[in-house]
Amino acid sequence: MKIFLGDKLVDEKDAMVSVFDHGLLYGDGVFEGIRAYNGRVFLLDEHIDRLYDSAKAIALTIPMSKKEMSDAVIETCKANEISDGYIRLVITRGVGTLGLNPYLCDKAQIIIIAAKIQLYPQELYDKGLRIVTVGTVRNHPEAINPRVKSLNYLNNVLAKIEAINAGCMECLMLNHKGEVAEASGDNVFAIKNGVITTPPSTCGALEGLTRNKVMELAQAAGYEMREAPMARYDLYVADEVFLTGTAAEIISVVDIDKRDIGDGKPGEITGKLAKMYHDCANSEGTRIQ
Ligand code: PXG
Repeated sequence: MKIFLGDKLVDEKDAMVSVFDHGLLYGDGVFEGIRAYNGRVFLLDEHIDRLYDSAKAIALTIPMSKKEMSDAVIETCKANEISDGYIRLVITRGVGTLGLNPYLCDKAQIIIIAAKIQLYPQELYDKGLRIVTVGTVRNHPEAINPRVKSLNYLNNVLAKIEAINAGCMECLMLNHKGEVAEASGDNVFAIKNGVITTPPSTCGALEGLTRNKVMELAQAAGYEMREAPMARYDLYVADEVFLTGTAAEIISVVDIDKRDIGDGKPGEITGKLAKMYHDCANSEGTRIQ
C-alpha cells in the first residue's frame, strides 16, 4: 500500500512518524474519514472544508492549500487503485519537544491512507441496532468543542467502551446539560409523526457530513426537517430512530435502553432515506481517474 506522508507517496513500510510527534504525545491534531464509491470520492470538498475548520479551531496551520489537499487525496486513491474504499486523512501538530507547547513543533505532518472498507454486517441494517445511553458526557463545548474532529477521541473511546461492555455496538451520548448529543461515532435522528429531528451541533454533535446530506435529501423529498434540542424521552417515544456516519451511512436503531423504538423494527422513512443516500453516494463525487 502507498501512503501519502508529508508531501509525497511512500511505501507503507516507510510510512513512519516520530515518537516526538504531538499527534501521538498529546492527540494534538485533526482528522477526517472519507468514502469513495464507484470511482468517486464522496463529499470531498465538504470533508476538506471541515478539516481546515477543525485545524483553524485548534490554531493548527496545514502546510498545503485545500486544492493541493484534495489533489493529494485523489493521488493516494489512484496509487492504491481504490474505487470503493475508506480514506483517512490525518494532520498532526508535527514533531516537537516533550512539552505541550505546540509553537515548538515543526510544521504539521500530513498523512493520507486510502484503503478498502470494512463494511458493517448486513444483518445490522436488516434488523437494526440496539443502543444504550452511556455515562460519559460529550465534551463541553468550551473545552474541546465537539465540532472539532480532533485526534483526541478519548471522550468517544470511553463512550464506546461503555457501549461494548453493555453488549452494544453504538451508544447514545448526552451533553453536559443532559440533552441528546450524538453516538460515539455517528449522529442521531428521530422521526415522530413524519417530522424528522436531529440535535443542532450546539448540543454537542459533530456536524456530520452524512447528517448534512440526509437533512438536505429529507427536505428535498418534502419531509419536515428540524434541528432542535432533544431529550432521551424524544428518542424513546419516536416512531423511528437512526444513526448517520460516513462508515455506517444510515442505520436504524430499534432499541434504546431496552425501550423498543416504534414497533422495534427498522422504520419505513429511514429505509427511504437510506436508499436516497445510496443513490446519491453512488452517483456524485470527485472522480478519481
Ligand atoms: N459524530 C462523531 C463524533 C464522529 O466521529 C460522526 C458523528 C459522523 O460524521 P460524518 O461526517 O462521518 O457523517 C463522526 C464520524 C468509527 C469512526 O470507527 C467514526 C468517525 C470517525 C472515526 C471512526 O465509527 N466519525
